[in-house]
Amino acid sequence: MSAVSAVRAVLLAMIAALTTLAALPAAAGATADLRVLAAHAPATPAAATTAAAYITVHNVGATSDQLLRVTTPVAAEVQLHRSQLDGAVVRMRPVASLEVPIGGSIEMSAGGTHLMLIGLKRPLKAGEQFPLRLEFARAGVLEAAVKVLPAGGAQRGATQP
Ligand SMILES: [Cu+2]
Repeated sequence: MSAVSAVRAVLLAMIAALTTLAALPAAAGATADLRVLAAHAPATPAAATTAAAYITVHNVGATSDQLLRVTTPVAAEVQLHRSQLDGAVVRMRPVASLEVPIGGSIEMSAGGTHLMLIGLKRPLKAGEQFPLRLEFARAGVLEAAVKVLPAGGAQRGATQP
C-alpha cells in the first residue's frame, strides 16, 4: 500500500466512525453543549409531599443557555428555587430560569440553588433513581437520572466545607 492510499484508508475509517457517532441518539444526560455531571436527592420521610434535588449542569458549548423548566414523573411540579438569607431566616424563592454560562455550570446545593419537587407522588427511597426532564432554551430537552441518597449524610456533607 502506498503512503497516499494508507492515509486515504485511515481518513475513510475516521469518516465512517464519525458518521456512526453522529447517527447514535444522544446519550441520556448529554446534549452537544450541556453535560449533567451530577444529580442527586436526599431520601424523604414516608409522609413527605415535597423534596429537594440537586443537579450540576456544565456548558461546554460556545453559547450560554438557560434552564427553563423541569418535570419528573415522581412529582406534580418541579420549581427552580434559590435560598436567600432574609434577616436571620433562610427563605426559598422560585426563580423563572437558571443561566448556564459559556464554560460555566449550574451548581446546586442545600442552602443554595435547588430543584423543589412539589406534590411528591411517593417517598424517595435511598438507593433508587428517578428521571428528570430538563428543558433548556437552546439545547432543548435533556434527560437525567437522579440518585436518591440517604437523608442527611451526603446533603449535609456537601454544604459543610
Ligand atoms: Cu425549595
